[in-house]
Amino acid sequence: MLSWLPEDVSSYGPQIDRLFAVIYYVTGATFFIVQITLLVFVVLYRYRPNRRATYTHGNTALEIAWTIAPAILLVILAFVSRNTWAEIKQRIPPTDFVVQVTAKQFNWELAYPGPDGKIGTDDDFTMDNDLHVPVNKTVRLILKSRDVIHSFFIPNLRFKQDLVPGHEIPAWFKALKPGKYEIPCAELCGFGHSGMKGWLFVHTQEEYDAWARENHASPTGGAAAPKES
Ligand SMILES: [Cu+2]
Repeated sequence: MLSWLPEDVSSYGPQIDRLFAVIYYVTGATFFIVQITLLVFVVLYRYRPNRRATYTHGNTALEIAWTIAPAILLVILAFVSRNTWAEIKQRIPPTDFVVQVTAKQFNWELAYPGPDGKIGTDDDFTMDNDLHVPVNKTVRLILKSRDVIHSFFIPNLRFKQDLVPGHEIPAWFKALKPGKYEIPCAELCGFGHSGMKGWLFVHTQEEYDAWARENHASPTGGAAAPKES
């Protein structure tokens, strides 16, 4: 089922994929029903000599039906997706691992807390485009933008979130499989947009610790959370 999707390595990926499948099949079926009806009508009511066009005011019952049916369908989809939305977008599981992502034309700037465990201080470790995290660890992101709206998209994690200038948007993910995954920008943000991408490196804990030690990013593999304001 939907085997063309990128490999899912996210803790909440299966929920997203299930919703995606439901919406995909519902809208796909609707598409075919509408297009087939259109074709049938085109043939059925095509021009024929000696046939006069009829003038109609429409059919009230039919119009009410095709307004209410899709409305009910959309409300059902909204309820079906409610829990997933709350779990992924509204509740951030507790974690001591925080990375700040600042988008700018045309790079992702990643900031890790330094030895003091806080982001926004002089000892932060920053780098462009490469995001390193340990596997099976809840990673909290602080998403910011320096110029225009960008969208931080990690298809393998089923993660996508806009970064809006003037806002700090919290988000999270947990990667379940070590590997290297693409982070494209998914919001047209200027001339360099198509080249704007980074890479997510999901390491084993030991690998991550070694990387962090080398880069003074965070001593334990888990950086302390920045102070809540
Ligand atoms: Cu961008």
